[in-house]
Amino acid sequence: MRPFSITFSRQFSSSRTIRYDHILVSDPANGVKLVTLNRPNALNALFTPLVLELNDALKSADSDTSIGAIVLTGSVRAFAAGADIKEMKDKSFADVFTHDFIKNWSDATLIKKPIIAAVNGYALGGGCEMAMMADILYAGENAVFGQPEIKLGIIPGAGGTQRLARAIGKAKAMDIILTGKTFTAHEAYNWGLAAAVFPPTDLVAEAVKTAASIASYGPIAVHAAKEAINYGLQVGLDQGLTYERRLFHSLFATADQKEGMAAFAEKRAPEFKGE
Ligand code: DAK
Repeated sequence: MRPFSITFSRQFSSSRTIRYDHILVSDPANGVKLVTLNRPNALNALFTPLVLELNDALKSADSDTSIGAIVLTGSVRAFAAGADIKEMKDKSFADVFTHDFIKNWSDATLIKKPIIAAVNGYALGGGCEMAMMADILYAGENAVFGQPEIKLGIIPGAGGTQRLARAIGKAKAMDIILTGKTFTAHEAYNWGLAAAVFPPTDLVAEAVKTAASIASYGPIAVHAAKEAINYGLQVGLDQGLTYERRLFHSLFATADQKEGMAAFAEKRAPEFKGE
């Protein structure tokens, strides 16, 4: 099979909304980019064209200095029901190995700005993995999480065995992944995977509110905080603490640190500039 190539059809449906073919991108609040998976007929099943568009949108938000945080969501029925089984079903080992099938699947983890996944409905397989790549996961009360790959003769391939086990522990991750059973929004919250649960109709607004709050802070400090947490989760405690302390020290070289502390002392709101 030929490697996939795509020409993005960005149609400007309004001054603030760029329309791709399989995602919607908008600016719902100051400093916030909202990316909505939009493949309703397939419950937002993730296939190559959609993943390429998603990566394009995330990377352009990451390099846009007016954006401080990103919200990633789907529809009320489905965040994403997994990788597109119909796209995958006839692939051979040679196909997926040689062309590194869905090589860029995990590009969301390369984004420096915080990503909040706002999950309503199904987040299964690659959809659950995509949600777990985000920095904060908010769930709608109707969310249905799961890694059902075992039922298809495969295993999770985009971090499911690793991130789910780190988030909820070995026992529950084994139970979920080896049986393919689903779990609810409240289970995700009680197990530490979701940071909060909201009524489905409030979910995206709540995620945007949180994103706007993050975007109001100094972007260098926000980036450093995200990096410190993610780095610390991959190394031992001593190494993580040293890394945190070095990042903390380095923030005293920023104008935002001077501004943040001066504003506190002068009892006024800070004006962070990302410098
Ligand atoms: N792929 C393709 N189409 C899908 C789909 C999927 N994952 N999920 C749903 N659809 C399509 C259905 O085929 C149906 O299309 P039509 O028949 O109308 O054309 C439409 O969406 C509506 O779905 P249903 O009619 O099935 O709706 P229901 O409400 O009855 O059921 C459901 C909803 C979510 C329970 C059901 O659709 C379902 O079980 N879907 C499959 C869920 C699943 O098994 N997901 C895991 C897929 S495997 C990789 C990394 C990761 C992955 C792969 C590679 N690399 C880094 C190499 C990930 C793998 C996976 O995610």
